[in-house]
Amino acid sequence: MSDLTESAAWRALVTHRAKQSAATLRTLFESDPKRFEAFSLRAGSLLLDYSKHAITRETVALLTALARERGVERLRDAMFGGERINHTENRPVLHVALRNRSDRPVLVDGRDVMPAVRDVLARMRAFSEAIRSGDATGHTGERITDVVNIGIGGSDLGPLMVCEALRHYGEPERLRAHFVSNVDDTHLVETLRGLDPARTLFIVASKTFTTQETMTNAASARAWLVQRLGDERAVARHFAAVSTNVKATSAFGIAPERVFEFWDWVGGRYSLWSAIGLSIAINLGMDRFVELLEGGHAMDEHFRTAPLEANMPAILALLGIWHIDFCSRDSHAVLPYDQYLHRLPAFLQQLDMESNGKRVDRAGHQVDYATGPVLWGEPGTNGQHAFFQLLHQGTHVVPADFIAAIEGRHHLGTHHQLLLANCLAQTQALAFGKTEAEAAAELRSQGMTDDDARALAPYKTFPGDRPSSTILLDRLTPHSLGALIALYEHKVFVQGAIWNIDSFDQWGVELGKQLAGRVFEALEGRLPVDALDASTRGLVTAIRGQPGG
Ligand code: G6Q
Repeated sequence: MSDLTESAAWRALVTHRAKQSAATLRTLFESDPKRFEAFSLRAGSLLLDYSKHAITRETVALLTALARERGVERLRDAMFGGERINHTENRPVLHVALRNRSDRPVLVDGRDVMPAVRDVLARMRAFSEAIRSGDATGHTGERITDVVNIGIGGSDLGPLMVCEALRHYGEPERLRAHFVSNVDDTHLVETLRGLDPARTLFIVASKTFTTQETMTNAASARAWLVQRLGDERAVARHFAAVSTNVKATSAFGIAPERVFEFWDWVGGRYSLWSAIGLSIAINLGMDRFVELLEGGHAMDEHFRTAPLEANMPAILALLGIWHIDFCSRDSHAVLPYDQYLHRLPAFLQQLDMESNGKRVDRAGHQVDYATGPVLWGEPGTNGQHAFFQLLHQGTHVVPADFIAAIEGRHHLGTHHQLLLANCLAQTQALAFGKTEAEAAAELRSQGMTDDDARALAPYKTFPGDRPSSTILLDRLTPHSLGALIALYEHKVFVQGAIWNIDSFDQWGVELGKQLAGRVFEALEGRLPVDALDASTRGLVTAIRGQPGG
């Protein structure tokens, strides 16, 4: 037994769950007409409705007691205070400093990091404005029209998701953003097809500047540019870099004034707020990027100061803990009813699964409780015509977040109202379902015989009691998007604090990288296949036996 599962707060929740498990959402709503008021809250332009979880005021009280007992507030203050809470890498965790719009200093080992943060922001402004205005041209004097971000994981998913979410603010007729991440050459080749090298700027975004995929893509992009423009010197005006490894960027040939620094206290998946956001600033304008930071900062202030009972990231986190640890629901769906947010599930998948997909606690012991969920999702309404079947009638109960903007962007006919109607209707169907008796009555009212109605009714029954939260944004703006991203970052933080795991390392990605080196050697014929296990040997032999293998 661990400290956590032995704690009084945990045991109280186990007992509560046993008592609570008979409560249905239908009865909870019937018995409390003020359920929405009790289980919803606002933070800036975000509204969270969490009434469609089968919880009571007592559940929330027990969960917040657990959070307090586990020292969530203390760890939160330690993060904002620059303490080295990423203990396996011995680093502070300060993405919040990148979006600190207050005058408060943020100290790391007694030194304020804010002057360096502001300096990089000022350099990002100058550079992005020069590209956008056409003052900074390519090697042949042409205006830059296409920006290609080369990065992967945290150096790709964040800026890509934001550029997609805020497409509305872009001017694709003047400037287009592209993202290349996969080492599969298809990604680079298909992106470069149709691009004019004289008008293309590459941003090599890599914290370490050693990542295999990014370095391979960057080298191929460099070769493409030099070959097409016929001049090695073109690299200086067509490449910029974002990295903590400034030495390696100059070895690549990137001019020092085009290198944008960040720091080891910024985790990859938390780095879109740093210079990793350069592609956002160039694509959408630095003012929009600053608004994004301001939205993130507003959520930070809420998270830092609101009591846990009224703290949106904490509530989302505690709902997750309830489902995962007390109801054995280990999957979580994120369903944006907003086409602009179509990459949000992929971004959150990394944020959540790389942060909390851990099984060893801060003391080095294997945990005896479940941690981070399998997170997945797709935008609505499309998902309704695909995997929602399982959500409604499958054997797994998957808690879901529905996310939508109250005001749409395009005011085209009734599209937006239909979108919102579908979003709300799905949460209703999941929560309240349709009983077998209701299904049979409906069939009879459509003229079916009693026997036929009874036979078909089980298939038409919806069990209900499938929990969901709804997050409404007033509008999807850089500010509200910043707040939404920070909301999820802090949710992940609170869960990691309760589970006593380090949410800021990612050792689980290392082994595959190591082994890929050996397999690569075998594929290239430099390592005898006998050195490999039977399966890998068979596969390598099959690949090498093919033309092109
Ligand atoms: C994120 C991870 C990982 C990282 C990529 C790219 O938290 O650490 O996704 O962002 O592996 O790393 P580089 O930025 O160093 O190329």
